[in-house]
Amino acid sequence: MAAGLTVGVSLLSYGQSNSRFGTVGGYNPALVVVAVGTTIQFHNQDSFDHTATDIPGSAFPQGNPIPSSALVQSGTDVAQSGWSSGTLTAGAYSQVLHASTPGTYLFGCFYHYPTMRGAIIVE
Ligand SMILES: [Cu+2]
Repeated sequence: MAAGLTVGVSLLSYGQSNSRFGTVGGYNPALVVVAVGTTIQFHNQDSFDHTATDIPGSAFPQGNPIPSSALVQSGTDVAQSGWSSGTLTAGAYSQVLHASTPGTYLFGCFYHYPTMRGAIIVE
């Protein structure tokens, strides 16, 4: 397996910070910077449910843009539109997501957007 990064998922542990995309939080790191070829996995560190789900576009919408289809796991690459961890129960890990294509990919939690959101930058 290629070098991988685990992103912690916790509404309780990881507070808000400012970024050039606006406020991010609930993930650690919330601004994920990786090289092409890296893999990313999300790990729920809370005792309740979260998701990490692709948000299309280059800016965070005000209202929650994440559809209920996000509750089912889909996608194997962050460049795939609509990828989602599905519901991550307490302690669960997401599928392994590949970072194959340079770009910026916004993501958030179905349950806790806009408090929980972040960005993956693949360079
Ligand atoms: Cu959440």
